[in-house]
Amino acid sequence: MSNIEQTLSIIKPDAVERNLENEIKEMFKNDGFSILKEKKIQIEKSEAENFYKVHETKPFYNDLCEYLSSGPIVVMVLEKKNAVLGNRELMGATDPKNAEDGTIRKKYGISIDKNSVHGSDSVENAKIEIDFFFKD
Ligand code: IDP
Ligand code: MG
Repeated sequence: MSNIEQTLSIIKPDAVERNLENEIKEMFKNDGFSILKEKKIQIEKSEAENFYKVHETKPFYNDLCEYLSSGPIVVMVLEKKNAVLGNRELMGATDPKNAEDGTIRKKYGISIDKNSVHGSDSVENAKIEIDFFFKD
């Protein structure tokens, strides 16, 4: 029985800027994830708008897209059993104030907008998001 999944992870600008890339990757590896693909890039605001399209009606949409495109990010394809949920658990709550001990956002997140990492929220969206960044 195999429910090996892949999920998309992004180390966001606030964390790259603070040189937390290696620490965060270690947290993924220590939790059993394999990093299948990774690249450090900076995206255009228009690309961030496409990526976060589901949030386009939210009041924070413009700031969110400005922010994701404001500096280098590291995008990764992570794999393990139940990777999507496992990554959500390892990241912790969206607002670092509410994140559990031992999670990435508890450890490194600054605020709800500068919360250090992104992770896909479903297997279906993981496929879409992986294609978004890694389709050749
Ligand atoms: P998630 O990243 O935990 O999946 P989402 O609800 O999908 O959270 O929101 C996407 C991103 O938008 C969050 O990671 C956060 O950076 C930002 N965000 C979410 N809610 C708010 C808010 O109320 N104010 C400002 N930024 C927000
Ligand atoms: Mg989300």
